[in-house]
Amino acid sequence: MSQSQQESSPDVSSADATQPDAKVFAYHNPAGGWGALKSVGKHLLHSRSPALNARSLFKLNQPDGFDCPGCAWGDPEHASSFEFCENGVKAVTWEATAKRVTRQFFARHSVSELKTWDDYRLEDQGRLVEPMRYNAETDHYEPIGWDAALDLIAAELKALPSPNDGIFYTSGKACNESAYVFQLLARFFGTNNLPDCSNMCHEASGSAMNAALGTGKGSVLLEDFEKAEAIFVFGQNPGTNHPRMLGVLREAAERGATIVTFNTLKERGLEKFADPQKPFEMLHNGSHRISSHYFRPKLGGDMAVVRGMAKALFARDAAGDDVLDHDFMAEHTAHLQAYRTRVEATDWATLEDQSGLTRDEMEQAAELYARSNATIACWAMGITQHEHSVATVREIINLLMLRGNMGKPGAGPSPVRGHSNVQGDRTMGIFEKPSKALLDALEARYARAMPQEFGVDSVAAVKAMRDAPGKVFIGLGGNFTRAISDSVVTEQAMANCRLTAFISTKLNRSHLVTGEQALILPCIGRTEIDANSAGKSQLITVEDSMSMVHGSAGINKPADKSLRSEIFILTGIAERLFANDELGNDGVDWASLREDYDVIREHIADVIPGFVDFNQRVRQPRGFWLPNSVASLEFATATGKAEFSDDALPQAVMHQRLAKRDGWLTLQTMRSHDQYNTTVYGYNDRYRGIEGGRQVIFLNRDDIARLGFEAGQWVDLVGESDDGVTRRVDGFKIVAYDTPQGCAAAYYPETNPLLPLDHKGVQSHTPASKSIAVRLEASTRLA
Ligand SMILES: Nc1nc2c(c(=O)[nH]1)N[C@H]1C(S)=C(S)[C@@H](COP(=O)(O)OP(=O)(O)OC[C@H]3O[C@@H](n4cnc5c(=O)[nH]c(N)nc54)[C@H](O)[C@@H]3O)O[C@H]1N2
Ligand SMILES: Nc1nc2c(c(=O)[nH]1)N[C@H]1C(S)=C(S)[C@@H](COP(=O)(O)OP(=O)(O)OC[C@H]3O[C@@H](n4cnc5c(=O)[nH]c(N)nc54)[C@H](O)[C@@H]3O)O[C@H]1N2
Ligand SMILES: [Mo]
Repeated sequence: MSQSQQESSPDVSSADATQPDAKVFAYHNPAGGWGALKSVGKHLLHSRSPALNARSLFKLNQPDGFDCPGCAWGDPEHASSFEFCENGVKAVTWEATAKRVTRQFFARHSVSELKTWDDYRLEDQGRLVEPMRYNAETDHYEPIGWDAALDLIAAELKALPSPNDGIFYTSGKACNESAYVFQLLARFFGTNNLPDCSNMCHEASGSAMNAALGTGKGSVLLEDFEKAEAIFVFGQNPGTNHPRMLGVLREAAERGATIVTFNTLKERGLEKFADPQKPFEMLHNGSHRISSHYFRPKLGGDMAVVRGMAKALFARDAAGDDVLDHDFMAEHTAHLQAYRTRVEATDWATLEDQSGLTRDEMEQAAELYARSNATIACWAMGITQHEHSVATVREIINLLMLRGNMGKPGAGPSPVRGHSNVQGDRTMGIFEKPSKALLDALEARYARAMPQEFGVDSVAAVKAMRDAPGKVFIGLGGNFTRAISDSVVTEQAMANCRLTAFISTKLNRSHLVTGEQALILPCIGRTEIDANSAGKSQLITVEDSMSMVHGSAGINKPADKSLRSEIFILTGIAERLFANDELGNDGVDWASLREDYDVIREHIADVIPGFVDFNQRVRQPRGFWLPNSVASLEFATATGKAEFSDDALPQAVMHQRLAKRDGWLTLQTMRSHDQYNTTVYGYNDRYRGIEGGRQVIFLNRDDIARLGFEAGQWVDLVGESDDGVTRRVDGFKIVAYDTPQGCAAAYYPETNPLLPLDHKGVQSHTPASKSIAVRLEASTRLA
């Protein structure tokens, strides 16, 4: 990066300097409980339409209602009278707010001014209502009609020298129908540039499972949690991020299943939970223990932990103990010996050093595993957002195979997804590296050549925009600029575009980092009625983390009559691009897709495996299950079997590398209880005892003293600058917390400026946002 570019850096961290000061308190209650109910009430009121929203909640995850936009956790077979959690309430009330971002708002506030606002304040302005176009001369967004906006996008796309100068980003909230149309649009246009939020999320799970098992998806169903004897939870904070999972874990714990947690932080939700859906428990202030065992590895230490468990099992097997399922492995797996040799050659000192756990603890975990005849392994971002995440997920799969924990009830891998339809979007073909089978199916269906060259993932998209100005970036939902790493570099890259266009429900920072031209295209949300031109409301569909595909129909009136559906916007662009193009449009009647989503589903049924009779099957009460080859012990791998990996442990993970550098710590960037990714609902993180602010850094007590600081003191976080880019964020309050030495934690996205673009996963290319090198400097910020 050149000097001049650095000097013109937008000051990303200054946006956060307006954030209020956090109070720190000790949280002694269980997760859930009255605190969760109180928060529900608060968020209903804040939406300014509490009665309407209370009504909406009873339609959440019901057969005749809409899918919760909160997370990808599955729905039970027999829906209870209400099937929502605090997380879902926040997601619904945030969307169904009475507040509006009008043209007068944009006239009052310049883009430069809005850039100084933090993420909370931006989204809290309410729903976007009409299409807006950036005017660089006045530095304000101004109204533009739908036709003019879509004409502009089509014209800019057509003017690109190559289709690969178009970038089509998807956030995992997009429904199956939007996702399918979006990938069709990009591929008809001629590119596989389809980066998505999965690139920053569970990409490692998909890569690892595809290689090991021939499918990128988990095989566990919700019913399996009722049958598991043990559930191992790696690097996940369900109390905040998948609250409905806590109810399931709690029931499992109650019936005697062993729940074993591996988490770098002590997370309240994994210790104790009071279920707000259980009146007796609520009235008696009861609660239930969740984890029977809680291990705290160092950041990035899980591969070593699991290998240590395998080492313990192999040793016991060698001594004649019946701890391995040799029949299962002989029949269904390949390459066991190579793995065994690798594990046996790894010494305990190396495993202890890398994992941060003792040999004793790893042997104890192995014993818990050996005692269970049906084990589920769950994992999330604490596993997938490291450099060696693919190898770590494979190690978890290895562990499951050692005891035949696949293809039977109550057992198997369960990567717990984030966004409510992130898994479905991939099923629909949102992927920069499409399979040959998908491209062939598209070519056969549309008699049109599909681009064969792989496209850019999220990190590569930033590099492409940084290195070659003049791209067109279209965002189907999300907040790409804020979600991806290296915020300063990313913002410069986005500003290089000839056009940025975001299809969005709420105002966010991505709208403010404008290309030469910029558009905001406001759309109907999941909670709202999506009606066609004849007034008939449309059904959309999603796929949850357990591969259940079901319908969803909003019940609220759209926030404004000017809003359009995502499909309206996407088909509008497609019509303008492909009607009468030299490829002849190949008979796609885009208007018919828009008028009736059943038609889109017919296209999907023709192209995507597993969707035969899609329209009929999705109208069954619970939808339908996409068969999973792992569940039936069929493995589409080279050997036709489930394959052990024998990856070497990384030479040194971040905390080991930093142990040699005085004053440096490994920082994980995670979610507070009051946020949904870059959407900040408020400044509290109840279970971690934080109130009224987000600029905090959680540190081990001994580290605080060793580094010469005190709890409550303000510090600036300084990242690596080997490549000449200054990486720092200022004004974070020190909070003493139960986490291993050398490990620190702070919230994303405020800390994304610290994460170098190139610090990413091997193979997955996922930003390694759970292991960032930082050091602390005393801050000038005053309390
Ligand atoms: N309320 C709410 N719900 C959400 C979201 C949200 O932002 N808010 N986001 C959604 C999305 S997109 C996703 S992907 C999921 C994310 O769900 P999570 O993966 O639970 O999200 P994070 O907050 O990143 O939490 C990571 C957890 O892993 C632990 N951890 C970090 N590094 C390590 C490690 O190296 N080893 C181990 N063993 N543990 C580690 C952290 O301490 C933390 O508990 O949630 C989804 N649901
Ligand atoms: N440092 C760090 N970075 C991370 C992570 C981390 O743990 N640490 N996590 C990563 C992960 S797991 C993920 S998934 C990504 C998330 O990245 P994204 O999915 O890109 O981000 P979100 O914050 O979920 O997007 C919020 C925006 O989506 C828009 N939106 C909401 N609902 C709708 C809708 O129904 N339709 C449309 N069109 N738009 C809508 C709103 O305008 C809102 O502002 O962030 C990643 N970034
Ligand atoms: Mo995610």
